[in-house]
Amino acid sequence: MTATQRAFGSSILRQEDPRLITGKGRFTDNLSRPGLTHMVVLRSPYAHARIKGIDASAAAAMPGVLGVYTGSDMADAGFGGIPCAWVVPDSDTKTPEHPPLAIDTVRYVGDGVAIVLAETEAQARDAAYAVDVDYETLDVVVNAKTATEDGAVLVHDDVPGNQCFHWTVSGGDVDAAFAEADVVVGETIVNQRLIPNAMEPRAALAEWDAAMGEVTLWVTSQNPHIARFLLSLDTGIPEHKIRVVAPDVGGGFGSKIPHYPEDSMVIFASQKLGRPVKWTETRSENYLATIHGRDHVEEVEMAAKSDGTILGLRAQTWANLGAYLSTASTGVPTILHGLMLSGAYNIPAIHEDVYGVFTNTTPVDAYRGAGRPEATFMVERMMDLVARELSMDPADIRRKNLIEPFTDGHEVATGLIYDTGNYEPALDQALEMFGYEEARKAQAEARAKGRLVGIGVVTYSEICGLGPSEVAGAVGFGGGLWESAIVRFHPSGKVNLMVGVSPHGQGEETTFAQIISDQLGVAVEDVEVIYGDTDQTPMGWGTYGSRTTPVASGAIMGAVQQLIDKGTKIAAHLLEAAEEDVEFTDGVFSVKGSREEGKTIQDIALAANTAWDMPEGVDPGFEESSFFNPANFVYPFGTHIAQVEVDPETGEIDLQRYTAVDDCGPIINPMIVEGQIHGGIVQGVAQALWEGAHYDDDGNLVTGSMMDYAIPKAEFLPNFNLGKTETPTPVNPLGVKGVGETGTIASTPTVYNAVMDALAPLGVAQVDMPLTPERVWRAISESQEGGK
Ligand code: MCN
Repeated sequence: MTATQRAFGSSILRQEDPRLITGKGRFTDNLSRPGLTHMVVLRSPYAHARIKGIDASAAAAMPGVLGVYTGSDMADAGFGGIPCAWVVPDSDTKTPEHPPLAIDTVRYVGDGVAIVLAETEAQARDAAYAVDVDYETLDVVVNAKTATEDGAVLVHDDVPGNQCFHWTVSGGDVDAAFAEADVVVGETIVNQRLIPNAMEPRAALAEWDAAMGEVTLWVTSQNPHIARFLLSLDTGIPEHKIRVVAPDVGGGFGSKIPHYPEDSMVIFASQKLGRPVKWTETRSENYLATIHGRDHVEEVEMAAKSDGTILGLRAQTWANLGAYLSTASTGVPTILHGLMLSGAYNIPAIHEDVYGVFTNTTPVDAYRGAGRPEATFMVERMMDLVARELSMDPADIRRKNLIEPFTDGHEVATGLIYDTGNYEPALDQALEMFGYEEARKAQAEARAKGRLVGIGVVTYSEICGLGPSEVAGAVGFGGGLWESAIVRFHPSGKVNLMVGVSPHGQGEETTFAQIISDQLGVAVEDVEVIYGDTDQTPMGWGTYGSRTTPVASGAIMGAVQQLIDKGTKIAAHLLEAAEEDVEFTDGVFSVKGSREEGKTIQDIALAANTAWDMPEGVDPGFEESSFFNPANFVYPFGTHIAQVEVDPETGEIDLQRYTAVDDCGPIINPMIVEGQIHGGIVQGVAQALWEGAHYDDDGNLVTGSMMDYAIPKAEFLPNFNLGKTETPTPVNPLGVKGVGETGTIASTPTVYNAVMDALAPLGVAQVDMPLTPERVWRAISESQEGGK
């Protein structure tokens, strides 16, 4: 693409793909250092047990073994507990100690007990089997609601009732709303536990430099600067002596946000041995030791008038946090969930009590959507129940309650102020694209023949682009949420953009280059985006919460403007013109009306870098940096519609059609955005239909491999029919909202509601997710038995 073609809005191919699809990506496990040592973590086979003793003598004597260390060894070396970085205020949150390796008690299957270091990974693995741990097993609790009941075993002795926190969101008069309601509907929703499955499992490689007292950690992270900050707290190494590098990262979906125990372990081991140490998890380890997502039990009610006007929503939610607090775990079921219970609607009164609960399970944290899928599912499920109760069309009840268009903020009952929204056009477009009216007619005909055809409609709004740093502080997030960028022109006119965010599959190497290309008039391929290395990039708070584009683009635009301002001064000097007479368009600084005599931005970059003839008072160099702290979050929105048919004989669900109209403001790269929406929809559909982590009563993860945990396959899905509306946000200069999670947030209730619509003629009211054929078949069978 030449500089004068507009890059913003073009589906140009991803700059990062040639290296990734030709096997030339650099992932952490690809890296090696001279003297590399391999680490294997010995993990607890029990969900809850006291460690009475660890005998590592046989393991230590095995070939190639360089050391075996335990939690006490790490504590003796000054390594502290893994910190939780988000403690929500007014919630009486308990933060029990989380040692990187268990010291006297293991609390979930997969909890680290010892590390084994050897010349090869195989030697370390063999030796790990030879470590003899004497366990005394204890009672186990895996279910969040059960864990709060009297007499439940305590996961942490210092956390009574296993209750980590009790948080409340309240707005409007909920009691009055329910008192005046014509209809009240309710359901207990199990928003089941999910296991993130990034293509690349986690890995970490640490190299301690004793002479300099500094360490480099290459790690599969979505936010290297946060990792560095948190590592400085628990390793005791000063932050400026830690370099964290996230090389190519093969997906994360939230699971690579947290600071994990293994990050500290490899640093500790590298210090101990004076050699670089690498750890790469196996897929089974990934299932046990990388965070899980969701896992709520929710008792929800909605109140409405007989004309379908929603009056209120109230809920109690038990959020399973697992055995320990992971980095952002307390914020997910509270701030990112409870505050979004108004969805896209005017709901005048909302109240939710959220109980965060410890159990003997893998820690739970942010998984794509993080809190908003759970909120959206609650609201959208209730909307359907009200519609059914009132015999209203699901699309009509949504239209009736949608927030009217707004461009200057809209406050909902939970206290959030949405930025901009215009929900009805997205609904109209989706209905039109889907052919909703005809589809309903066809459904009626199919039903008349006994076929189980269902249609699900969801209108949603979600919060992303996290967010104003002041709000981060107010809601207990232990960091800022601003971003920074450096735009550096080399003398040749080529550009490096250094950003603090750290994409790991989303494509910002391309979209950020597109922004620079348009704004500064350089070719996309002349821009290299550098990220993921705390030594090479300015401070940033990471890639999650679909914040990378809305927040980092603000910093990029700031630096861009400063370059244009400086370039204008230099050009005016070189052109012997007044600064006010110089304009900058399509990469050329020129006196208005005489573009041919102008100076290209590359000319200016050379002039500024050589500095032979600079205007007075202007420094050499052509590089600017900028910080951006957004004034608000951003709130993308849209409408999704799906059609399914259920086989009454087998309970199998055929997802036949899917239409999604999403609004993420102006789109930088439509191909990338469509890819994000596709991937997001698939992840959300998978929650509705296939995926679910399951523990037995002893705390064994019985869905501990891809044989038992059903991740989606392309053949299960129809082509997606995508549309868009574009409502810019005033929160950042480009008006962009995030899109990385919208598909996941909307698609679970869309498909769930479609299946329940299909089963409605049989009187089936509810089936827990995932809607496996077996569950659906049982529900159908029970409804038929009941009907006899
Ligand atoms: N984009 C655009 N125009 C817009 C908005 C976004 O062209 N108006 C582009 C962006 O520039 C970027 C992509 O769409 O290339 C996603 O941008 P954004 O919405 O800013 O999301 P983030 O980059 O912050 O990514 C985070 C988000 C989250 S929270 C999860 S979880 C997730 C997701 O993105 N994990 C992913 N998508 C993923 N995609 C891949 N391949 N791997 C993951 O781990």
